Amino acid sequence: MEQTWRWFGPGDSVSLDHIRQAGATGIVTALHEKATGEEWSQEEILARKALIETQAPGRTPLRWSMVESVPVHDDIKVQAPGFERYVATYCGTLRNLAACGIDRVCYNFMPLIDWTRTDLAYQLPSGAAALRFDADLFAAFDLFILEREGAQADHTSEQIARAEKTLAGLDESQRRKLTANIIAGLPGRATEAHTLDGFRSALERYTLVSPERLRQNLVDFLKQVVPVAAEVGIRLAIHPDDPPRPLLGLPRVVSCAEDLRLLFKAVDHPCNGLTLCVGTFGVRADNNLTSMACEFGPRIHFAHLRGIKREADGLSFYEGEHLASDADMVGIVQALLTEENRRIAEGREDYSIPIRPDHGHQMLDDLGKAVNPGYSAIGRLKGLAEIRGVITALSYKDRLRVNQGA
Ligand code: DNO
Repeated sequence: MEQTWRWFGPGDSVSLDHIRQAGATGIVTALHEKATGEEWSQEEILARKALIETQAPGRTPLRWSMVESVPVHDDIKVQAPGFERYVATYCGTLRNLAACGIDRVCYNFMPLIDWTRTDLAYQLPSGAAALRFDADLFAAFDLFILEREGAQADHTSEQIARAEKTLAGLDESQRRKLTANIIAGLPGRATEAHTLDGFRSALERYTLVSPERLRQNLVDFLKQVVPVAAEVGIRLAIHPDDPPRPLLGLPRVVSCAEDLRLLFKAVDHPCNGLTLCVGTFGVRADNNLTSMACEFGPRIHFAHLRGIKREADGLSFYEGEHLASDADMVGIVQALLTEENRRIAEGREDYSIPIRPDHGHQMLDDLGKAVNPGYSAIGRLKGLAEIRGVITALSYKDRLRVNQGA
């Protein structure tokens, strides 16, 4: 397993040396400064790659192992007139990445909003801070701040009453913060930042897009890009919807095992693969991550390892400890190691699955610092160290078995 780390580029307060000290060797990054739909040129890719891969003498080498993400333009998601030009630039970017020696790309197909949280500093009993999705706060935004048409029909009367009460407890600045968290976007998102009015008109573009339509548009997109990826040797790894359910009346179609089955059947090629994001899928109690890791093993080209804790209402959740959450992290890591062994038995040199500690708590010296929410250094360092311990222990057991000839 390749231990990787998300880096937001030269402006990231977590430096490449910090990443070396955390023990990661793979870098996960993107040309975040590029507008969605703009083709990434080879010069730009090579310049970023050189920044990552040129180290001072004696320093641990790093490599750009994964692009997260090449964003998919919303015109492709709704198939707006002329969307084909964005499919063409997408293919151009894939070709250019491959020409520069980068062969894995993460992306998602979430309409308008990428990963969504309502609270970026939820206090844990230890004093550390976690990211949280509070369903009442989210409903308060939907019903009373955004005032979305049709929002009432998407909520029960109890939810509406709770949302009303929640809203009443928020002052003006808390309302603004909640709005920004939801529509201005979180770090690394692959969708645009919006103002409230801009967001309302963007939502209108989706009124005629049913879940079936969105799924078909995704399949149409894959039918164009997977052959290019296969030709140039890029593995695509779709990231699931976070959280894995429709939000604000927007359909979401990459939320559970059945969604993945449909997707992989529709475009049946190993390059049409998956980012196994444990925290994202894990929000739904009906997603069994260990069996998903087994079932989709050959398609897993990247894994985000973090756990969440589901709350009593069945909709809210917060990000828990990497090893102490609702996910069976040890079972999942074991399934990924088994998949790697399967690839090794096939004689594949590229058997390794890049994993990253997806998010971490804000803790210790990072508290009070301006950090990218979810992406502070120390919490992720702790998460990676814990996961490394699991990998080491499980691999040790395997080695013993080999040594004993069993
Ligand atoms: C959040 C991330 C997402 C993810 C994109 C993938 O922490 O997992 O921003 O990178 O959704 O396209």
